[in-house]
Amino acid sequence: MTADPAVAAAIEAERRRIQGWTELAASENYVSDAVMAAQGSILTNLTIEGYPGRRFLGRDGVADTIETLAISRACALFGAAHANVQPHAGTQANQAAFLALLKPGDRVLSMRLADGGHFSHGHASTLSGRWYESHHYGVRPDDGLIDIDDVAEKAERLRPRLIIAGGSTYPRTIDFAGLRRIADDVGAALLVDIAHMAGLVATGLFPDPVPHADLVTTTTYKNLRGPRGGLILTRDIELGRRCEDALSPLLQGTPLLHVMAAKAVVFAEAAMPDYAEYQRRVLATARHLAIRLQDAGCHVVTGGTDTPLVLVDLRGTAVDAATAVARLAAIGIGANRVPLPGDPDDLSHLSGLRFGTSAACARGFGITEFDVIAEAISAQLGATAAPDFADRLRLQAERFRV
Ligand code: DSN
Repeated sequence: MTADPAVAAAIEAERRRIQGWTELAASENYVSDAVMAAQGSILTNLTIEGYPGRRFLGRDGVADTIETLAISRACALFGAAHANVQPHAGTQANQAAFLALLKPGDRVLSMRLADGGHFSHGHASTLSGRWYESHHYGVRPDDGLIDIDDVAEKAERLRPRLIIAGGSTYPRTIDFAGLRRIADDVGAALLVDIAHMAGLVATGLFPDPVPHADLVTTTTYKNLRGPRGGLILTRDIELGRRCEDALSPLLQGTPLLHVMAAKAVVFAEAAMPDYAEYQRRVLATARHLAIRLQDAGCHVVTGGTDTPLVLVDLRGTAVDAATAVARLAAIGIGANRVPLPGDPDDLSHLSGLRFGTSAACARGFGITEFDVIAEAISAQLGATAAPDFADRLRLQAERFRV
């Protein structure tokens, strides 16, 4: 790109950086060339508003073709009756769900952020926590698993209009049928956010929330391996319509047609056998990483994982989360610091490290590569000076071009 050398240089620097980088930040992934091409296509020039067949702005035609394709592929992939492919991000998908299901001031019961939830599920720092009356359930202190009795007790006592499951740092399967029963008992709706396991859900490797939830939301760029954006799914066509009105024009203006095209591409990719193999590897490597880190003396939260996420509790060790992230970055590993159960909800102290295997597996990493990664992580987190893994990790990553 000679037209803008400054931007071209920054993109090229990033392209070179990732070649030798081992990305374990769970929100990251590497999309296919087809997703990249759709997102970088001439569709970026089209301005539209509204939904297929009822546009306020822009012509019917290619926009309807693209959006309808994305919707039908999403419905087929997840077994939903209605899909909204317009949310710019997961937070907008969740905001639309709130607006479709609730009035301002209504009660919401969601998983506490530090226990695995998400900001957009009622955290005080977001609109979801300011416009609605937010309450939280948590995980059991002894095993770190969702305390379904706590959910039932709080639901009975608080009578929320909405119960939310899913989030950013809960690594285990979720009893969607049990949560549905609790929601039905108190007359609440159930929203499930599958941002960190959407690809596993699509391939049958994680329990399917669609039959149980009123609404399912997700980002499309994490474990799903698609473009940046969000998605809303439901079995209830009338509720899906309410989400459409809640999202646009209430929350968003013109949707991003080039991104919807890229979503259509990933929904088709996710139905292919090699994608299922990819997701099996994501899950197998996450479980392997958890075992290897635990064998090396790390405290793995819940003792393992059923998702791409592996959480390490640093309490009682010689390193804090910020130091740990910096030490790992120094040898070319990307990771997130996150709150863990018991940490304050204002994020003033974070005790955890979160790893995810979706991005590395998209490059082709498997168990062998994660053996090296686990050794490097446990050494870097140790109190004593570790051998220098930087070159080994860089050479390993460079074998798998992005
Ligand atoms: N919600 C953040 C995460 O889980 O990493 C970013 O999408």
